[in-house]
Amino acid sequence: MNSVLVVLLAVSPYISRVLEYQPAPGQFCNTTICTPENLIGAESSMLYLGAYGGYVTFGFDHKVMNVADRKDLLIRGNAFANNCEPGIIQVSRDDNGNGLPDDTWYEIAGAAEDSAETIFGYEITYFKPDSLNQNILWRDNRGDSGYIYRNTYHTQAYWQEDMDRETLTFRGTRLPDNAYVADTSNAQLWLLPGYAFGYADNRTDSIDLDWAVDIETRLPVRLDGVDFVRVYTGVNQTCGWIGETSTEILGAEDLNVPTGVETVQVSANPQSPDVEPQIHQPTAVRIISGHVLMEVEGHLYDLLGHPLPTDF
Ligand SMILES: [Ca+2]
Ligand SMILES: [Ca+2]
Ligand SMILES: [Ca+2]
Ligand SMILES: [Ca+2]
Repeated sequence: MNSVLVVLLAVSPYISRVLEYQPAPGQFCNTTICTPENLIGAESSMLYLGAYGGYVTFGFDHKVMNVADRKDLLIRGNAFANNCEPGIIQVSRDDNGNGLPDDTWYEIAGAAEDSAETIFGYEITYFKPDSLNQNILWRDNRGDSGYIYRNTYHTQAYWQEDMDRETLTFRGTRLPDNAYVADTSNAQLWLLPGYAFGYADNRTDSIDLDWAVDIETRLPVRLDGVDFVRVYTGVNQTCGWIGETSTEILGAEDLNVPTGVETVQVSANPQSPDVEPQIHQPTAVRIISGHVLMEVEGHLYDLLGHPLPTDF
C-alpha cells in the first residue's frame, strides 16, 4: 500500500452544537441563562428550560456510541439533595443523514417509567399574557389549567420576549410531581427529591442508551449510537414561593470518548511520507474489549493511528 492516510480526529466528548432551543415560560426567561450556546464545549455553563415541556436539542462532533455494559452519556444539571428538577431525555439517530434532528426520536425510560402517575402523551399550551408582567395561563389536554406565577425575585417578563407567538404548545411524557412541603409551621420548606435514575437535573444524571424506548409503545429499542439528544422539563409543578419547577442543564459529555485526543495520524505506509495524504473523518469511535478505537471507512485504528488486524 503506497498511500499515507492521515486521520484528523476532532472528537470532543462535549456538546459541539445546539440545534433547537425553546424554553417554556418561567422566572428566568429573558435572562443570560437562556443562551443556548452556553452548553457548548468543556467550559459550558447553565441553560434554563423553563416550566414543563421547555426543551433543548444538541449534538456532538461524532455519533455517541452505545457501548455495551457501560453508561454512555452524562448530562450535567444543577441539582443537589432535595432540589431536583427532572428533565426527560430523548435521543435520535440522523437516519436520513441530513445533519438535522428531523428523524425518529426515542425516549430514555427512567425510574418513573412504570409509575401509575406518569402520563404519556401529555400536552400543554401556554398563553401569552396581555401584558408581560402578568402570570401566564396554561391549559393541558386533561382538562386542567393553572398559571406560571410571577414572584418578587424576578421582575422581568416570564414569557420569552423575542418570540412572535400567542401560544406555545409542548407534548411529551409528564413525570409525577416530586415536590412536597416538609414544614408548614414556618416559611414553606419545599423538598424536591430526585428519581433513582434516567433523568437530567436529577443528581444521578448519566444514562445508558440501552434504556431508550419507542415513544408510543414504550418498548425497548436497540440503538448502536445516537446523533442528537434532547432534554425537556418533565414535571408540571409549581412550588409556592420558589415558583415553577424548571430543568436546567450545564452541558453534556460522551462518557466513552477520552479527553485530550484531537489529532491522530494514521500512516498506512510511514516510509512514504511524500505521498499526498488523504484526510478522513472517523465515522465512529468504538470501544471493543476495553480498547478505544476509531472506525474509518470500515477499518479500525487505535488512537495512535495503527490499523488493527482484521481479526481483532
Ligand atoms: Ca451502553
Ligand atoms: Ca436527520
Ligand atoms: Ca430550575
Ligand atoms: Ca435545577
